[in-house]
Amino acid sequence: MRIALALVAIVGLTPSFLMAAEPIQINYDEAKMPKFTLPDPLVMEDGAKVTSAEQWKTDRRPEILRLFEEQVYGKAPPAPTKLVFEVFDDEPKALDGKAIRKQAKVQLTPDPEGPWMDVLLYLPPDATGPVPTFLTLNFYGNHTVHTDPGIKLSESWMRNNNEKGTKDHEATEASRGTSASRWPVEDIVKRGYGLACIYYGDIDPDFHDKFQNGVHPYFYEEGQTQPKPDQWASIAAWAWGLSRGLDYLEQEAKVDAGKVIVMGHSRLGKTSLWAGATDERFAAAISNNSGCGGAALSRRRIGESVRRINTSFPHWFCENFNQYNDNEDECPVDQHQLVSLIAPRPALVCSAVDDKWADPKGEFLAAKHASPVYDLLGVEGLKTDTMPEPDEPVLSRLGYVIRPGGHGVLASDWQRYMDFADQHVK
Ligand code: GTR
Repeated sequence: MRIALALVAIVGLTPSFLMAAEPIQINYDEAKMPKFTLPDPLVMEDGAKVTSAEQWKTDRRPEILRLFEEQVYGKAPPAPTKLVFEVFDDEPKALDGKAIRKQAKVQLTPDPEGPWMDVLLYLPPDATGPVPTFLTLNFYGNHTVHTDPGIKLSESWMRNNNEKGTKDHEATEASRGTSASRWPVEDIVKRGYGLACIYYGDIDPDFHDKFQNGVHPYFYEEGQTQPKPDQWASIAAWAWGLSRGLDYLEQEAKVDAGKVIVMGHSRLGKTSLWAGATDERFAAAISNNSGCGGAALSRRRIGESVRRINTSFPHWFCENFNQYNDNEDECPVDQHQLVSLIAPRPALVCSAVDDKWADPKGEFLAAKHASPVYDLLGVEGLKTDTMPEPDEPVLSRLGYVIRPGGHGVLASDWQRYMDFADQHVK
């Protein structure tokens, strides 16, 4: 060792055993942002211009979708051929008569021993017909959405978190209602919407176990032990689970299955965009503070970067996405094209001023650069060229909202989502 150090002193090198892992640089300064050119959603990979709605639908949209599947999120398997579910709760007078509550166990594979998820559904009690419904994933179980004692306490694996009352990776009675501030259920049903909730951990627990738990193993080929480089990782699995949630909602007479809006926050906002992109049955998609790998443009490298997210969360994106660590320009797609895949359906991108990690301006620019696709399809795109001030929501069919405050979902955010849905979905 002493000889080695002496050598180092002579030649001025740092041997690897003395070197700490290289820290990942995080930049918030636009002046230090690398120069980049965004891939044009309306130019094919072979350089041909996309000039008609027909060409978008038959050629360019499938091309962009395939690129995101192969390079970013990974390709998910098709829907199971048979949907098996069991409604285990149907309470017409939940929340002191303010809502109907239903709960169903939905199998994720035809195998009765296989994985399943619980769907919690609140509906307006006085609706005269099927209602438009928000379909959402949550971080700590359906029982955290409201203090309603009728909600089944999840038995799935949970991250330990004192504030959420979880212990030894399980929910406890103390977990009930611990996320209720994010879910103004009474307000939602009062405005005539349904709210459907699923715990994302029912689909795939959110930690890296090389895809041994959750839904992935049920789709491996003979001898396969983990997804191939272009096959689904966790975000794609959660999005696939949302589609299974929609399969179930299609069977629910009180829900207008043609008006299901997929909404999600943060990693689940990345997921709601990907669900809206991959499943055109969703009538609209809303992302809240979705950031890197969601609505924020990767090429800006502001706040969370591709390298950082792939390092912290190696299970969220497919293996191929690692190629773009510090190498964003080589990726054939950027996140404005994810938003463009929702077109011509309504999409709302939501940011928060202090949520710099998610790069609010990058989220705005993704909406802006998706807008030409809406124009081409003959529907209203983003109604502004410049980033709006906080609390000046732009609720065009492709919309953008930034509000004061930090990373999270507020009851007041839901008023914006519903204002948007009133105009474009209801
Ligand atoms: C952060 C992650 C973000 C975002 C967030 C969340 O740690 O860096 O990309 O997804 O988690 O989901 O709460």
